[in-house]
Formats: sequence, structure tokens, C-alpha cells
Amino acid sequence: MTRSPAPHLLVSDEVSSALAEGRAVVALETTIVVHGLPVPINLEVAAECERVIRAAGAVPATIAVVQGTLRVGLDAPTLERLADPERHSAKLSARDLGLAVATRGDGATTVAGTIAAAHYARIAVMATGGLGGVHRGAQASFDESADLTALSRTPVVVVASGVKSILDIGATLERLDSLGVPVAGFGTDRFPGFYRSDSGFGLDWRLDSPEQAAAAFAAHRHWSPTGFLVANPVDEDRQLDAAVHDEALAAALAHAEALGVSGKDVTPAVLSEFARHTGGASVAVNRDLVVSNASVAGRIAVALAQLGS
Ligand code: PSU
Ligand code: MN
Repeated sequence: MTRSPAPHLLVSDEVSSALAEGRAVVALETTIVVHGLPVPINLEVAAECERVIRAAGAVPATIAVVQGTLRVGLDAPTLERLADPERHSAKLSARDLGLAVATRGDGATTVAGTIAAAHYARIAVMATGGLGGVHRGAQASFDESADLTALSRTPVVVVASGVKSILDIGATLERLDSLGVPVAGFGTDRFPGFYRSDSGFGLDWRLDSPEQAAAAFAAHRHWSPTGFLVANPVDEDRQLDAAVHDEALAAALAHAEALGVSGKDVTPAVLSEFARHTGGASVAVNRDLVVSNASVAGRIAVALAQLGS
């Protein structure tokens, strides 16, 4: 059973009760499940993220648009149907949500789409793998993920292992600065490199506990409308080997260029070629980092709920 506060919105009973009682809730995106990871590990990762969020004492709220309804708190069979490649579910950024609802479409939400929906449902924390950012060559293509601009106007904590290493990491950090989005390392003062623990870029701020992260966001949102990026690196002993990473990255970028993909198809194409090139090793690292981010997000949500905010 689900409750419907608005005709286009369905919040699951579990999420709805948790929110009403001021308990911790963590939003999860679905683009990573539908477009980012291969079958069948995609659904295993989704279930594992929900499990570790519960273990942290929070309630998971997986978000997507299903037949024109914005769903907050998706059950496993519905997610499985959405992820069926035959269904060709769309990839929905924040700007697409109204269109998907009005045309009765199906779609998985990106970080941008998820935080827009989460904030609407009054959820303040989300977890993902890697945030979208400025693409290499953006000087000519103007390809900068709407994740950045959505974060600049949506007060939600996003826990991610930095941005995907397929991007221009330095330019992305500069844009987060311009957009006023705080970036803090979780237990580190190095910006994570998605498949690698350290991107080579340092950070000005480091947070050493979920309580500290919750306190920082609770303070920040008094005077700022922006989101907040908590950068949680993959464990060093789980990261992709540096040489394997660099070789796969070059191959994946070349592949995407040869295919001539652009816009929202770039990230899925590069990630899937990365997986093929590393014989699945990148997928295992992607799984580990997303699950770790979900767990950290669960702990931050619990700490925020304890602050009463
Ligand atoms: N993290 C992952 N895999 C993914 C994504 C994040 O480990 O596939 C998704 C998120 O939904 C993010 C999107 O918002 O990639 C970025 O897409 P784009 O570069 O087209 O904005
Ligand atoms: Mn893009």
C-alpha cells in the first residue's frame, strides 16, 4: 500500500510513516540500476543498498517515475520491471520529471532527478555511486551534468565517491565551487576518484563522522539553498588497479567518441565499455563503492534525525 499526497506522487507507507515520525530516510537513485550497471548485478546492488541503509537504522526510498507517477519508495518487483531492457525506461534528470508525469512515461532518475523528487517529498539525504560533472572537452560540447546545477539549488546531502573518473575532475571541482556547493571528504582530505580512492585532487574540508556531516549540513542549510556533497572514497584495497584504470579509461573514451554518442547517452556508454574492457572488474568496484555510500548516507540520515532536522 502507498499513500498519495498529490495525484502524481506515491510515497510508500514505510517511507511516509518514517517521514511523519521524523525518522531517518535515504533516497536512492535508479539511473545507476537501469542505465549504469549490467543485469543482473544492478538489481543485486539495489537490494544491497536498501539492506545497508536499514542496517544503519534508516529507511530506504528508491525513486523513479512509473507510468507517470513519481514513486518514492519503490518495491523490488516494480524496480525489476523498470530495469527490464525491453521496457526502454528513460533517464530522467530534474527537468524531465514533469514531462514524464504528464506523458505517463516510465523512467529512472539521475542524481539531479532524484534530489528534486527527494526534496519535494521532504527527504534530505541521498546516496549514489559517482556524481555527474563536467565532461572532458566540455569547452566545445558544453556537456556538464545537470547534477551540478540541481545540487546548487536543492538542499539535499549527496554521498558519492566523488565524480566519475571519465569526467574532467578539476573542472568539476571548480564548478562546484562557483555554484556554492560544499564538498567534504568523509574520513579523508583527498577527493575520491570513483574507481580509485584518490583522484589526485585535495579537499579543503574533511568530516570524520556521520554526526559531523549531519551538523555541517544542518548549519549550512540555515543560510544556503544548496545541496552538500559528502565524498566517500572506495576502500583502498577494493579500488581498481591504477594501470588497469588508466588503460580502460582511454579505451572507453575512445569508444564513446567512435560511437559518436552525445548528451545523456555518454555516461552509460563509457561505463559499459569500461566494464567490458576490465572484464567486469570495474563493475565490482562500482558495486562496492555504491553500497559503502548507501551505508554512510544511512548513518548521516540517522544523525540528522537525531538533531531533529
Ligand atoms: N553513479 C554510478 N553509476 C551511474 C550514475 C551514478 O555509479 O550510472 C548515474 C547517476 O544517475 C548520475 C548520472 O546522475 O550517472 C550522470 O549522468 P550524466 O553524466 O548524463 O549527467
Ligand atoms: Mn551530460
